[in-house]
Amino acid sequence: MDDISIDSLILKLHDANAVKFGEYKLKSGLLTPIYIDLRVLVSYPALMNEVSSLIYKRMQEESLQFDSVCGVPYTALPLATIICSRHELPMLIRRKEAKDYGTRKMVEGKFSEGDKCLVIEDTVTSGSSILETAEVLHKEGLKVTDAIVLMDREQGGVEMLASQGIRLLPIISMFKLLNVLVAAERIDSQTAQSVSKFIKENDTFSPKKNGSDSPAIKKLCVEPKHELSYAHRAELPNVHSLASKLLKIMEEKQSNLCVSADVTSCKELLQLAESLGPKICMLKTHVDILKDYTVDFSHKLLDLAKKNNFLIFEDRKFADIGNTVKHQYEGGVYQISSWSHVVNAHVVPGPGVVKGLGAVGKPLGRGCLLIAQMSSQGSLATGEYTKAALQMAEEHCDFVIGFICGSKITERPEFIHMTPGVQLQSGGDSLGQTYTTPEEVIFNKRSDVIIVGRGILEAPDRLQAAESYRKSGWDAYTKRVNQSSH
Ligand code: 5BU
Repeated sequence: MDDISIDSLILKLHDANAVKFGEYKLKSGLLTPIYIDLRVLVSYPALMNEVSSLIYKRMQEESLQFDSVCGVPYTALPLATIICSRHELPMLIRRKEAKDYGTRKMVEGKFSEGDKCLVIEDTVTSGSSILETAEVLHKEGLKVTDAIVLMDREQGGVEMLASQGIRLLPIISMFKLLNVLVAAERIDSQTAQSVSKFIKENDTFSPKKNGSDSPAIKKLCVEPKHELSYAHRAELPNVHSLASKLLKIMEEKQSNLCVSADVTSCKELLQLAESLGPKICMLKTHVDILKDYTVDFSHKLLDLAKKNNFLIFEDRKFADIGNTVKHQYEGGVYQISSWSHVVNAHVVPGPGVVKGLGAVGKPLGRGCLLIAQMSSQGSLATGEYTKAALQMAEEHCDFVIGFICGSKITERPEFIHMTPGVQLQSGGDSLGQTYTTPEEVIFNKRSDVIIVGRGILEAPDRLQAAESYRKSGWDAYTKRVNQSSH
């Protein structure tokens, strides 16, 4: 099968409807005039074999050295299986489900620390799917230095992966594909030209000015090679200015503690902000549980935030259509956007909720946290839902600064992970809340900020309790950073 012609394969892919022309929506939301969908391959066994042979041929031509092969799920998984079975190569399977609170294995198969794994993919646009798989493998101690892809859309994937230390070897380029289809009169030259233009204007790695609004463009960033300090992350070029401010506060005050000020009177809340202010990086509110809210209170709270150098986070959990949340954020009695630096939102309505909030918050320099996981027992925010929250954040990183989650859900260092359900003793309350310790949250689950309510509010000495949580969270963080730098 060594002399399989790429040209004939391209025509067969076109026959199988794996390459389509028209107007299609990409994962990023971008409309594309060409859609490559190699998922249909599984219905064409002869084509599956041809593609697998070509990938294997490329592996040999490049004399690639590796200990195992991993196909990016799902489309490349059967391709990797065919190659590995036919040539008796060890394979690994990456689980696609996001890891929740448990310790389920994310990579199946046998491997040792430091083993090299070759990644196989069917199509690459930005390279983010390969990077995501490489991240999972990396977390398990595997090295990824090479990846092979059948179709490269030539939109910056090679460059982006190179910047992360991964060499991408494409088999079919977009321009080869267009040339062959034009030569075979499958498409006219006008179609080919408009596709070429689209590809050139939508480079996801080094975006041109005219395409800079594309959501696909904003999502990439530099991957850390080890645990970065809060101070280092504050200086990253693509970090949101508010996230940068928070990270600087955390470093300066040696505090990754957010106090959840769940009290019902303005006076008590202001007292908390005054007394605990020096210990915290952020104060979280539920403004709608206050019995005596006034605009004057919001001014006083902002003054205390300035004086004690912390950010205000109204835990409003917006969850409606864009147009409604816009009004809820800006208007009504509370006018949340006028005083709260950070708000959060459920992702259940889809991206409209972020767009609506962003319309109000972005001009004010505000930031939003997406609820990717919840601390309550039986929460439905797990697995694919959590992944969807991550994707939404990546696509709106000019407003989304991070997540509410139980553990770190992405290695992208510009996103801040904040975890509620924290007490010095693990356990729970009678209404479904579950508690984890600061050490577990920051060191083992690798979150950034602990959110503590009753652990402090119900303590006999709130200031002393806040100091215990601050110290415990900070110690866990320094231990994490120091451990990774050794
Ligand atoms: P506690 O007293 O530490 O249990 O308070 C936790 C706070 O965090 C409380 O205000 C909740 O509304 C908030 N919270 C939470 O506990 N779990 C979640 O998943 C989210 C918010 Br989102």
